[in-house]
Formats: sequence, structure tokens, C-alpha cells
Amino acid sequence: MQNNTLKALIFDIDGTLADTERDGHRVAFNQAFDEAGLNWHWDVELYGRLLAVTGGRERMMHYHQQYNHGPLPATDGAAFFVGLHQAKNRHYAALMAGGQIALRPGIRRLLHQARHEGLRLVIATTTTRSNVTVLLEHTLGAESIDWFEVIATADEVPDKKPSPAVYHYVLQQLGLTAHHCLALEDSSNGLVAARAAGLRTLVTINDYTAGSDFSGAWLIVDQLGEPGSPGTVRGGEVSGVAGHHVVVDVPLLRRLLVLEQSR
Ligand code: XBP
Ligand code: MG
Repeated sequence: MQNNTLKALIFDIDGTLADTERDGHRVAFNQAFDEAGLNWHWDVELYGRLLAVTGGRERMMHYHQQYNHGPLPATDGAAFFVGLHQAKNRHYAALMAGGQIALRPGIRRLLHQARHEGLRLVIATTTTRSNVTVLLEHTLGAESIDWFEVIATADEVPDKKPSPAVYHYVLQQLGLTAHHCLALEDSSNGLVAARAAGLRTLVTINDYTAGSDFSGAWLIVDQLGEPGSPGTVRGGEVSGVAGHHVVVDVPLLRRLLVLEQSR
């Protein structure tokens, strides 16, 4: 791959663009449980375990099956969980509108630079579409929705990560092969999905995913970093840079691609 053939960056949302899980989705789930009269509460530690199940509705159903078998306040369980999930996303939108969640370090900078350099931008996520738009609106501004050529969510691709379906979908929409793209993920489920679609994957770990298995990741960093406040390389297949302090920007990504080719 030539260094100038990086054509698209494909961003995950939850945990990658922002730490939405602990202070966004988790809080909204608990608000929805209270509202529905359920005595369920997901603390920070429990939510970390529940994150193994992707999809908010699937996560709640898993919890009900595995942790809390109490009767539901409805006879139609499937419909109940659909409604509970909608309520959760309503609370999530209110939290975003209240400015509860900030972008992770370096995200704004990298998006601006990638646009300036003519890279195509894409979102590939397992969350609901409304959650993506409300996050973008209240962090980068409503106009940022148009920065992304493809926004693929659970609404377009119901088959959730670790299935590669969402990545196959965005590659097909872009008309690009995987080797012209880089996926940015925070979780093992996300990495497995991206790798199964043949994508190089940069992992930005967070508190929930730090202990996960990231075998096969192209580069693992604790954060993208900012000038004066860099991230640290934790590993990845681009060997020789582990432990380095880096600000992940487009020139660095291109340099690492050249390094990869020279091996
Ligand atoms: C995100 C998810 C989602 C969110 C909640 O995974 O698994 O389920 O936790 O959003 P990823 P919904 O970051 O890998 O895309 O409630 O809309 O599912
Ligand atoms: Mg994620």
C-alpha cells in the first residue's frame, strides 16, 4: 500500500469518539429502569461486564435472563424491551443535549485534519442512529453530520458487532477495498468486526476496554493525544513504536503505513 493511498477513516462511536458508555448510555439505562418501575440498577462495574453484549436492547434482555429474572411489568416481553430501549435513548438524548459528554482527546483535531487532507470520513457503529446524530450535534455541531459520507448504525445494519456486517456495508457504500481504509475502534468486539472485514484497526483503549484482548490490532494507543499532551502506544502490529508518545494525526498514520510496507 502506498503511503498516499489511505483514502478513508472509519470511526466507531461509543467509546471511540466519546466515552459515552459509562456516563451516557449507562445513566440513561438506569433512568429508563426507574421510569418503568423496575428495581434494576447498573453500576459502573456491572455495566462493564454487560458491555460484552452489543446492542442496548440485547444487553437489557441478557441482563433479565442472566442476572434478574423478576417478572416484567408487561405481558409482551419483546414489545416491553423495544419500549424500554426507546425510553433509554430518549434519556440519552437529554443527557447529550445537557452537554454531559465531551469528545475524547484528539478526535476533533483528527476529524478536521482528515477533512482538510481530503480523506473520506465514515461512521460504523452498533448504536442507534438517533444516538449518533445527537452526539454529533452537541459536540461538533449539527453541520458535522454532513462531514460523514456514510453513517452506518443499527438502523441500517441490525447485525451488530462483532459481526463484520456494518464494516462490509460501509466498504460497499464507499466502493473501496479494505486496504485503503483504517478503522478506529475502542473495544474487542469492534476490533473483531473490523478485522473480519479485512481492515487495519487503530484501537484507542478506555477504562472499560483496557484489559481486553486486542490481538490483530494495527496500532493500540491510550488516546489519540493532542500537541503537548500526547497519547502512548500500547502495542499493535506496527512494531517498533510501542511505548512511544504520539499525537495521532494523518501524517503519522501515513508514516506508519510506509513503515509497515518496508517490513
Ligand atoms: C456500541 C453498543 C451499543 C451502545 C448502546 O458498540 O454496543 O449497544 O452501548 O447503544 P460499538 P444502543 O461502540 O462497538 O458500536 O442502546 O443504541 O444499542
Ligand atoms: Mg465502541
